[in-house]
Amino acid sequence: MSRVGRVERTTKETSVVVEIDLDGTGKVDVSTGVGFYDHMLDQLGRHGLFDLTVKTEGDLHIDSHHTIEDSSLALGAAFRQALGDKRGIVRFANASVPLDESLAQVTVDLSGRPYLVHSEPENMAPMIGSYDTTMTRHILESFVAQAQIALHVHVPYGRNAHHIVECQFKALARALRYASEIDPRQTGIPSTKGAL
Ligand SMILES: [Mn+2]
Repeated sequence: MSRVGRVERTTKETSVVVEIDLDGTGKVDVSTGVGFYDHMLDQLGRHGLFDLTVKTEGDLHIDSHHTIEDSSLALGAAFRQALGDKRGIVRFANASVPLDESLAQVTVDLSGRPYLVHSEPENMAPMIGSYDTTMTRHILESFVAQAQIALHVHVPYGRNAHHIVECQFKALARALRYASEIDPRQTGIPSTKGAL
């Protein structure tokens, strides 16, 4: 059974195509026009071992907000689609990933209910290339809303903005990978309700 998702989303602001295979090998093909965001999506696929395609053409003449937000919404929807009825998945997972002086701690429940708890150092550099560092929380909010997962992301310490953001995407990748993996002892849907 292949666990793949494909979402096309077109508005007056952006045109997005996302494809994800949860059981991939980390093959990534992303282009959003926002270099650092591409670098983060690359982390997500590579460390999640997802095969991931994200192609976005957005209104970058305004700024990168719509491009980043709509890509993340489509990615969340594709991830949700790929999970299907969630039969046999691990469901809960956590991952801690350091990047030099920064640490990210991510905990996830593929619960069917969207909820984000997020904290990171407040005094980060405002921009990384054309990436506005206040967008990280918005990326996570957008992903969570569509993926319908509970996601807790914390960076208790870190100094370099590039490191602070990148360790979050690496830890998110690992947590999503472990939570979405098939548990060989789990024959049903991992919920006492019988549905997720
Ligand atoms: Mn980097």
